[in-house]
Amino acid sequence: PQTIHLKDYTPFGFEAESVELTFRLAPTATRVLSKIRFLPKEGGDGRFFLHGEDLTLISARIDGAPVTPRLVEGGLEAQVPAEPFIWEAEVEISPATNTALEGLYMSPLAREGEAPGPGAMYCTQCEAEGFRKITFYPDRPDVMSVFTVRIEGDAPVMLSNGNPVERGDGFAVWHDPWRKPAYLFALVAGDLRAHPGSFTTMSGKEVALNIWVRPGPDEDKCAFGMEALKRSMTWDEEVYGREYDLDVFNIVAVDDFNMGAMENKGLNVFNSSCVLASPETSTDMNFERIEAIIAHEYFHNWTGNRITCRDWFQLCLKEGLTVFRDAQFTADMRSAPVKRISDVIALRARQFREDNGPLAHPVRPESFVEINNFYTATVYEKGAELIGMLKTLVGDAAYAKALDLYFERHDGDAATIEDWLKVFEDVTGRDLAQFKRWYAQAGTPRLSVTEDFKDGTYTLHFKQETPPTPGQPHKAPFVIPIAVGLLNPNGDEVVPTRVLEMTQAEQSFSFDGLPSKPVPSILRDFSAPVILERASDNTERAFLLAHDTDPFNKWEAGRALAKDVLCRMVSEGATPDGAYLDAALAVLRDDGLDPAFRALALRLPSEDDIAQTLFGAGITPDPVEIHTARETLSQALAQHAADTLPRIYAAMTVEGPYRPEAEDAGKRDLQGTVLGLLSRIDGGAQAAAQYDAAGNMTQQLAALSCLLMIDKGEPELARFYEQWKDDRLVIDKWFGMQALQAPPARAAAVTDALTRHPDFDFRNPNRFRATLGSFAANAAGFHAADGAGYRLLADWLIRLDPLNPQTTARMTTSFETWKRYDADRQALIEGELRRILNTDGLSRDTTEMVSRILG
Ligand code: HT7
Ligand code: ZN
Repeated sequence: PQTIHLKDYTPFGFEAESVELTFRLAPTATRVLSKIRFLPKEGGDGRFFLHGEDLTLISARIDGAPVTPRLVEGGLEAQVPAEPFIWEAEVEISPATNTALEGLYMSPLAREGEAPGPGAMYCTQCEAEGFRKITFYPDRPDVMSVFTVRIEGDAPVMLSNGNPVERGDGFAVWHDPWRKPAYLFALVAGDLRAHPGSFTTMSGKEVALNIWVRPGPDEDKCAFGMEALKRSMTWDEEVYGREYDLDVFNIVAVDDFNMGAMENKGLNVFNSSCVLASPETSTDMNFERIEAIIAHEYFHNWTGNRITCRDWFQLCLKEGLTVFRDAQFTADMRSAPVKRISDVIALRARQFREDNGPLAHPVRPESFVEINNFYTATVYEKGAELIGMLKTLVGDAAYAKALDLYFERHDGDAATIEDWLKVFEDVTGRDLAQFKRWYAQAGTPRLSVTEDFKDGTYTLHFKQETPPTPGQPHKAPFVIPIAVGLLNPNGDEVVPTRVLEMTQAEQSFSFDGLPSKPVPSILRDFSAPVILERASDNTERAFLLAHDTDPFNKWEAGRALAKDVLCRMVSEGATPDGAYLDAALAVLRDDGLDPAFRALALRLPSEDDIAQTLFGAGITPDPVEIHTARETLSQALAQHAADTLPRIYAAMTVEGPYRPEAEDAGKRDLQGTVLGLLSRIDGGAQAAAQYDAAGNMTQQLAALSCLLMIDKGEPELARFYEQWKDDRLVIDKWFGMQALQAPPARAAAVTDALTRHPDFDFRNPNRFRATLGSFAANAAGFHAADGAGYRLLADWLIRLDPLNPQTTARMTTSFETWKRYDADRQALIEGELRRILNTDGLSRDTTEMVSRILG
């Protein structure tokens, strides 16, 4: 397969002035007619190449005259005039047999060889390169055009981008006045019901809002999403001054979807799991995630749609910035410290893991084979961290000015990271050349620190080092904003937060006039995505957990304490440490702390996190020993806190009807954590009672999870299935929790049995991820020494690949950490990876991923 390089970027030689599309919908024979006015551009090479995949060309015309274009690999070529001309083509496609969920497809997927069900809807997914499966087109983000779309068919609802123009018997016409790249095109048609709403923008424009779902129970699950959308629209006006720009904003819920949601202009398409919510069927976590994703997709209207990316190497330009914006939104809507801590947990679990393995790549990659493989934690989450660092370095006021300038200067553009950094340079006068390294160099910097104290001067000596990553053996130093505060030994803050700007490989910073040697609180609010290495002890960690005024570092101290204890239990056979147990109990009892914070502080590092830490310290992790140590420490904490648990459990009871707000959710979270500990000492009595009494999914699922954790809950699992068997999103949870929580020795067998359940449709990405993805996250089960877990996952990836390469390729990342483990496990994993790679007809997506993982 061909590798595409950033350095080879060349603009397309033609401008697409306007695009008219007509769809004649039919499940296996949809006709797409395109009429595009192209203008040759100065400096273009005159080569007229249009992308096209899986299309049957019926006819083509230039300026009305029939032509026979040359069909070539990935598209077609034609001789065209040197003057503006009209290109017309008619193609045929088959949405009903499109299981890759890219281009135009139908959901729910029809059973093989059968026609789609009467409730099936047509829908599209075009990012990144799906439009070329709809018609021949210059399918690249720097070709932007004004689209008019006519849909012909018998569906009661037919939607596309922009504003509705005309609706008649068997047709609908939509016009989008905003120039956009083809990846933002969307079409939806089917029997759908609207949950309506409206919004008045800051300039007084009325916008009609709709969330479209299939008729039936989903209709009652749209209210939360609608309110979240309105909150997002208000927030973007108030915080970024960004107003919505069409008469309508439509969201559609779709059951078969490769990712979370898609920001198509004026017509967002959502995985139904990311928009539908009700207290009975959704957990607090679901509500929070739905709110964040709705915000994220809405915010793309400016950061992504009005200003898009010149090419796919610039993906972080829209994704990093939009993740940063949605995190700001969640911080404003809920608790900022809790959001920050949760984000850092996720960053370390996904992005650090990626950055420290064979898939490491820069936030702006320099080459790819399949762009779908670069929708990664590095591009998204590390991309967002870079925006956060930039804001810290320039300050809030300059950040706001730079963003205003960005919107003003680049509205309507397909922009680059250079354009982005230039607005900051122009606003601040700073040279950001060194900062730009963050976009170009992969890997997580190690920031080590030592200190000394003499005559009232306290000095921190920092050293940064970034390990080699694929294709990048040597790294130049980064500019690292290090937020530091100093505490007196009595716990008072003697130096409030100050941002140190490290630019060299080694650099020292001093603080004068201190009465005694302080305790440092370094990297407050996680001011840079680095691994901080500092010799410390558990007394100091417990001190910071008790006294640090920075909520992130307060939590971090507790996390470091737990990690140290767990790592010593695994590597030295140590017993649960009393200092940790006392500190954890103090947090549990501290009613002055936010319950959500207490829940986070009591959560032990994940098994994968411990494995990553041990590996970083030169120790080969044993997944089963890690699991045992974690269980042992949890058990010890449960016993240590036994007298306190019932009081906290009772105190966290939320009275009144369910509300998804952060305050109530935090209480339920802490109550769930306490229930987990209680279950270890009461044999699950309280959990069983909670299961029976639960009036919402958060408490029902928490109780069931506690029972499974202690290897009980069989009857509840059966009852759960009976109660929810008609709700596919809840049944995803049922599949997921069994695969995730199965005892390590039985996990592969349990998962294998789940894949034989009549409700297991492996072609549905949600169900596949819920089952096989959760199994791979059951670290000790997946890494069982006999290799059964590796075999099971590989079997399913091989089976899914011909139908859905995108989801298959993403799920190969379960193997990305293989080099951490012992020689036997490595050999088993390598065997499975080679088996996948040697499969006949393996997709380009999966071939690229497995080859990179193998290294
Ligand atoms: N911009 C979107 C990314 C995306 C995607 C979404 C759904 C299915 C396939 C997809 N490929 C790429 C989603 C986002 O980041 O907002
Ligand atoms: Zn996005």
